Amino acid sequence: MGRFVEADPYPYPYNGELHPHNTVVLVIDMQVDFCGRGGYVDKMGYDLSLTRAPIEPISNVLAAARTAGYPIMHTREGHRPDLSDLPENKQWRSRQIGAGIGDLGPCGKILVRGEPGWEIIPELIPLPGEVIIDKPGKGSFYATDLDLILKRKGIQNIVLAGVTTDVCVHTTMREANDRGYECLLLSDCTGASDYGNHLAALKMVKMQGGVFGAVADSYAFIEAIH
Ligand code: C5J
Repeated sequence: MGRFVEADPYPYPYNGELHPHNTVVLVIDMQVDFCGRGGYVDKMGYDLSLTRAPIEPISNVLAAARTAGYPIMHTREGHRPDLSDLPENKQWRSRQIGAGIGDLGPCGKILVRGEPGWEIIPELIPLPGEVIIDKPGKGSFYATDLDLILKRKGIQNIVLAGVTTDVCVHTTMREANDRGYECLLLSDCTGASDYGNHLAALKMVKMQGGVFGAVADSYAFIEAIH
């Protein structure tokens, strides 16, 4: 008998092998720049309530996963203080919308490592020993050691949470899926700066029999692991 999460479009994981030794909860970019006042998303003028909505469900999932012994990993999007890893076009585009990456904002230099805006929000602070991946891009695999660490730990299943659904979470899910990881996206543990994009991103996962994996809510995941 396997262990499954009630998910859409299939019970997750496909093989029923859901265990603390092969499954990680990956929390993407829950940083002040994405969900805090004065951060990058706020400066762009988007509705912060959309990227703050997943905070409580993620907190519940982390508590349940820690109790059940599932490993948790976190990511942070950000650039070196000298901006040597910031593509010029990424900086240019961000300036077009009034939130130039590397420029000074209310939370320090936007999306720069070590600045107040780059920190993970206090509600979801990682515990000592939980892996944190610093990434310069939207995907968590590009230019990081995430894949190496997952392989070393024997991880096969990745349960995704964090922001934003349509950008860093989706890019990471696609990268993971292509590498053969079995992915679950927690619908209430993610959010986008546009609600329509959030819904579309969830829908995209479920096409073609689960083209990038499956989708469930935090209640279904907690029920399966407790
Ligand atoms: C974005 C992210 N949206 N963490 N980053 O620029 O999704």
